[in-house]
Amino acid sequence: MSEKTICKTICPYDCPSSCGLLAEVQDGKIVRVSNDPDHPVSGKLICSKMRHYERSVHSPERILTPLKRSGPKGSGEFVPCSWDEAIRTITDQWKSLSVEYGPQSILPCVYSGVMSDIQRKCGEAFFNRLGASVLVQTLCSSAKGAGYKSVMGATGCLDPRELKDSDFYLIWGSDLTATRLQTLSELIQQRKQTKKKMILIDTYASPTARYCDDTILIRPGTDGALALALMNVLAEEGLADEEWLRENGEGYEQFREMLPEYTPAWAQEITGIPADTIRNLARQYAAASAPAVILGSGNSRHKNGGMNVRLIVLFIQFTGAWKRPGGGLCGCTPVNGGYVDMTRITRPDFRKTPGRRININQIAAALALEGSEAVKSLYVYGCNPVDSVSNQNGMIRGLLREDLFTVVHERFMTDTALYADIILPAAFSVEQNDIYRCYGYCTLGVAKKLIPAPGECKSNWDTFCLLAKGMGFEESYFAMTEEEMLKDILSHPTAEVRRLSEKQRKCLEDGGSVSMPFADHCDIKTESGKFRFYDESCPVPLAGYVPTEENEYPLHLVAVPDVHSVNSIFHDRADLMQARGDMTVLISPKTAEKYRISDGEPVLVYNDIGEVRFIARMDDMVADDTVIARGIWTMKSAGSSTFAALTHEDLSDIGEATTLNENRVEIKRAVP
Ligand SMILES: Nc1nc2c(c(=O)[nH]1)N[C@H]1C(S)=C(S)[C@@H](COP(=O)(O)OP(=O)(O)OC[C@H]3O[C@@H](n4cnc5c(=O)[nH]c(N)nc54)[C@H](O)[C@@H]3O)O[C@H]1N2
Ligand SMILES: Nc1nc2c(c(=O)[nH]1)N[C@H]1C(S)=C(S)[C@@H](COP(=O)(O)OP(=O)(O)OC[C@H]3O[C@@H](n4cnc5c(=O)[nH]c(N)nc54)[C@H](O)[C@@H]3O)O[C@H]1N2
Ligand code: SF4
Ligand SMILES: [Mo]
Repeated sequence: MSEKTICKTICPYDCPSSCGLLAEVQDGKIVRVSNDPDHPVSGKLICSKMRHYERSVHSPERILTPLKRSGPKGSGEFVPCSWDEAIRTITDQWKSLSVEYGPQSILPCVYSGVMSDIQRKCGEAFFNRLGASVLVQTLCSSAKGAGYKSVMGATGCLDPRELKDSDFYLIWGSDLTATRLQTLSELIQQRKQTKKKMILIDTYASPTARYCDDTILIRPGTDGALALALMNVLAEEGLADEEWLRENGEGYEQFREMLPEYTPAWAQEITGIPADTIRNLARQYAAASAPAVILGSGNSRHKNGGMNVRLIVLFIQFTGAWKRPGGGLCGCTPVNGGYVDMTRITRPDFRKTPGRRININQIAAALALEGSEAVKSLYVYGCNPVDSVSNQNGMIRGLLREDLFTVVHERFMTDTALYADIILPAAFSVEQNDIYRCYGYCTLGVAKKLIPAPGECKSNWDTFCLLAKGMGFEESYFAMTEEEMLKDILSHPTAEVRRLSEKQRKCLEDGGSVSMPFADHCDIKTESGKFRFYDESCPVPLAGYVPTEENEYPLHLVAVPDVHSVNSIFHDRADLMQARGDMTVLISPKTAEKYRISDGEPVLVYNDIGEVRFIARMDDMVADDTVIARGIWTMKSAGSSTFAALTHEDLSDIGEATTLNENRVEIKRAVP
C-alpha cells in the first residue's frame, strides 16, 4: 500500500456553496472525504452526502465501458463495445443526418450534472461547430434571474457572508437545511448571539421552519400578491422610504398610484395569509434597519414567476434597506461578473449560422416534431431528463421512437440512459481538471485530477475531443488536452481575477478556492442608474399583480428539495436512499379530510398528462390546496412514473424558465 496523500478538491454538484473538500488518496483511490478548512465558505461544514463522496466515486454501479443497445429501446439490454466503435457509430450517424436532414436535426441535452465550467460547457463548442440545434438551458432559476435583472439590471446582491450585518432575516421560499447549509449555520450563530428574528414564507413548514420564529404559509405562485400587500402597508402607514423610492425608482409614481388597490384583505383572498399577519410582517420588516430577504427559486417556477420575483425585489427597496450593509437580497448570484471568460470554452465563433433554439423544458414536445423539423438524434450529458424535465410520459414516447438516435454520456445507468442507443462512460469530478465559479457565494476555485478514471470512463472534454476528431473537425481547440484548456483559462484572466493577490492566483493554479470581492450593492447597474418599477422589455411593463392560472384541477403540486440527494444525483447511494424513505406527498388535514385520505395511505396524484402513485403524509403546516413532493425520484427507485409526469412544458412569463411548480393536480385514494 502506498502512502496516503491529502488533496484539495471541490464539490461538483448543483448547489450554491461549491464546497471545498479534502480527499485522502491512496493507491489511486479516494479513501476519505472531509471539509477543506481553508475554504472561504465551507471551512467548517459540508453536507453529509459529500462526506462519503468516495462511495459514489468507487460505486460498483458505475458504467465502465461504452455500451451499445442489444434489445428493444428502453429494455436496458446493452453489450459492451470499444470507444472506437462507439465514436465511429455516432459520428457516422451524425454525418449522414447532417447531409440528409441538416445538423439542426441533432439536439444536445445538458444541464447541471457537473457544475464546473470546462466540463459543463465544452460541449457547446462542439455543437456550435456542428451547427446542431441550440438548447435553451432554463431548467432551474432563470425566471428568478430575469425578474431580478428586470428590476436591478446587473447590480450585485448580498453574498451570504454579508448576512452577519443584517438585523432581520426573511427566508422567502428556500429550505436552507437542504440547499444552503453553510448559510443556515451562520444564521443560527447570529440568532444565538443577537436574537435576530428569522421568518419563513413557504408553501409548507420545511425543515428550516424549526429554526425560525415564525412560518407564514402561502398558496403557491401568489408571492407577488403578498409583496404588493406588504408594500401597500408600508406606504399607507408611512413606513416607506419615499425619498429613496422617488429618487431611485424608475416608474415609481405610476406604481404608487395603483398600490392602494392591493390591500392586505385583497391579498388574504389570494395568498391564504390572514390580513393581520401581512400587516404584522410589514411592520416587523420596517422596524428592522438592515433586513435581508433570502430568496429561493420555488416561487419563480410559475407562469407568473418573473413577476413574483420583480415584486419581491421591489418590496425590498421599499424601506431603503438595500442601501445599508446587510440589507437587501441574498439568493441570486451575488456578482453578475465574469470570473471566467466563458467564450474561450463555449466558442460562439464556431457557429456559422444561428441555430434553431429548443428549450430544455420542451424536449418532449421537440421529440414529437415531424417532417423537416424532426429531431433525429439526442446527445445527453450531465443531465437526466427522464426524471428532471417536464412531461415524463411525452419524453419517454419520444425516446422510444425507432428513428431517434440517442447517445447518453453518463456515470450510472439512469432512467434516461436506459433509452440510449449508445452509452458512453463518464468520469467523476476527482478524475478530471476544472475551474468552478460558485453561484451562491463570491468564490472561485480550481480542482485538479486526483485519480485515474476507472475502466474506460472519460471526461466530457475528452469525449468531445474524440467526437470532433471523428467528425473531422480540425480546429486546434479540439486538439487541446483538458489540462491545456485549464491553463488557457488561467492564463487569460478576467479583470476580476487580475485583481486577486499573487497568493490567491497561486492558490488557483495549484488547485484550491479563493474568495472574490463582494458586490457594491449601491452601484445600481441599470441604464438609468435607477431600479425599475417599469420595464418595457417585459410583457407586463409596470410591475403589478398577475394571477396564477386556474384550471379544472384544484390542487397545486410543489417540488421541494431533499437533503439526501441533489436533484437525481446520489441514487447510487443505498445509505442515503434508505434514509430518504418512501416517495411521499405532504397534504394538509383539510385536504386529507376532503378526500378521505388517511396518513400513510397510498394515493394517486393525477392531471391531464399523467398519474403518479405516492404515499400520503398528513402535515398541519401545508398551505391550503397544496400538495408537497420532496426530491427528484427516479423511475427506477419509484418503480413507476414520478413528479415529472405531472409537469407541463409551459414557460414562465420572463426568462423562458421551467414552471414545474405551476402544477395543477387532483388526488384520490389509490385503493378505494
Ligand atoms: N440537498 C439538496 N440541495 C440542493 C438541491 C437538492 O435537490 N437537494 N438542488 C439544488 C438546486 S438544482 C437548486 S436550483 C437549489 C434550489 O435552492 P432554493 O432555490 O434555495 O430553493 P429550495 O431550497 O429548493 O426551496 C424551494 C422552496 O420553495 C418553496 N416554494 C415552492 N413554490 C413556492 C411558492 O410559490 N412560494 C413560496 N413562497 N415558496 C414556494 C418550496 O416549498 C421549497 O421549500 O438547491 C440546490 N441544492
Ligand atoms: N421533481 C423535481 N424535478 C426537478 C426539480 C425538483 O426539485 N423536483 N428541480 C429542477 C432543477 S432546480 C434542476 S437544476 C434540474 C436538474 O436536472 P438535471 O441536471 O437533469 O439533474 P441531475 O439529477 O443533476 O442529473 C445530472 C446527471 O449528470 C450526470 N453527471 C454528473 N457528472 C457528470 C459528468 O461530468 N459528465 C457527464 N456526462 N455526466 C455527469 C449524473 O450522473 C446525473 O445523472 O431538475 C429540475 N427538476
Ligand atoms: S452538495 Fe452542496 S452542501 Fe454538499 S458538499 Fe456539495 S456544495 Fe456543499
Ligand atoms: Mo436547480
